Amino acid sequence: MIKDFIKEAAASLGFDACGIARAEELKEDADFLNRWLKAGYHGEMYYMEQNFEKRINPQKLVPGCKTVVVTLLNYYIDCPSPTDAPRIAKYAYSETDYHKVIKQKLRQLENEIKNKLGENCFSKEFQHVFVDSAPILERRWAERAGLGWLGKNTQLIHPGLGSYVFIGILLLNIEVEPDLPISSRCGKCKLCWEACPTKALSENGLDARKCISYLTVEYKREIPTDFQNCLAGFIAGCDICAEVCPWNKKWAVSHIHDELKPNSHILNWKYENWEHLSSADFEEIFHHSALQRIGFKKIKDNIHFAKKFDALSKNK
Ligand code: B12
Ligand code: SF4
Ligand code: SF4
Repeated sequence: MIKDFIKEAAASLGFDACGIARAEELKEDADFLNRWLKAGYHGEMYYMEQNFEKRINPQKLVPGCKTVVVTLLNYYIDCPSPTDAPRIAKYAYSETDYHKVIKQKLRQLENEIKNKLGENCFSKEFQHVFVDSAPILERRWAERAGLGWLGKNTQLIHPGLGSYVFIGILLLNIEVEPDLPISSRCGKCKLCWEACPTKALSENGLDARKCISYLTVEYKREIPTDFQNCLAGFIAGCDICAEVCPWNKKWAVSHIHDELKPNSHILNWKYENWEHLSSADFEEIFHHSALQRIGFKKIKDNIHFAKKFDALSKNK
């Protein structure tokens, strides 16, 4: 079966899971996304307003596509944060930016599928390999492909791996039998909503303007005074709504991917190391990493607020 071949090829390339969904319009998600954008929850991520039709319909993104192949790569790493150090979310721990790692693996998967099933499986005109940056609702596709459910923290939770998984997408021009979605196991739990330090989560989804991940990674101007204290201790992303999730406590185990080897500076540096970091050192040490995307100046600003408000919150 084509489906088994794709899944076996994905596993042999090191992906932790792979699922298949039928490429079709996401009508309910269109309503949700519309409300989310109208409420301004995307903050200054103006790219989220663009390509609305493509975002809710992969056939508009890649005309002729029939199937969404979704891959997961575990990025969890079990290690305590050093004391007197800022917090960095686990997505950014690796020496090499995950976008590069996953894109390379997806291209290998594409080649294997082409070798077996022919060149016509993929669009020749349109980009069809995606990680993170394209207008496609990756978590919804992962859910549709039977790879987990969308938790109340809005993250995809895989039964067996938890939520510390990166999602990769390949759009195919041939029909492949889809997998069946699984139901949510959140039940009455709301631990993530309660633990979120900025109360960014609710039944309306995530208000990114309040999310530490948005403030530390995406927000490019000076952080407004009212929000500076949200950064207490954080300089790149936030994992709190994942850390408190009982399913991560049950399932998340350290990955074994050499390509995602953690950066030793991230594991060991304290505030003072980060404060003394020069632009040249930043370039040299983090050139290939996800921190490079945040940029030296933004990281420096984040360190300033993180340390100041970390100290204030500890002295309360
Ligand atoms: C913009 C973005 C962000 C923004 C906004 C996050 C958000 N929740 O939308 C910010 C910068 C805050 C962010 C943070 C993070 N992100 Co991000 N992000 C994205 C990006 C580029 C788009 C997400 C998006 O479309 N948001 C729009 C909203 C409306 O969509 P949504 O919340 O997914 O909701 C949809 C469905 O759930 C559905 N829906 C229908 N009914 C309902 C009802 C309810 C109540 C809800 C909640 C949803 C819902 O409708 C929505 C539209 O389809 C994706 C990559 C991609 N192209 O998909 C990565 C992505 C979602 N991010 C990822 C990661 C790893 C993170 C962080 C964990 C990083 C970190 N540690 O700091 C945090 C997690 C924060 C959180 N709780 O979500 C991973 C998620 C992996 C996973 N297991 O889920 C992705 C898929 C990237 C990747 N390729 O791996 N991210
Ligand atoms: S990433 Fe942090 S700030 Fe954002 S929703 Fe989760 S707990 Fe809240
Ligand atoms: S903490 Fe609870 S509500 Fe939140 S995602 Fe996990 S199981 Fe669902």
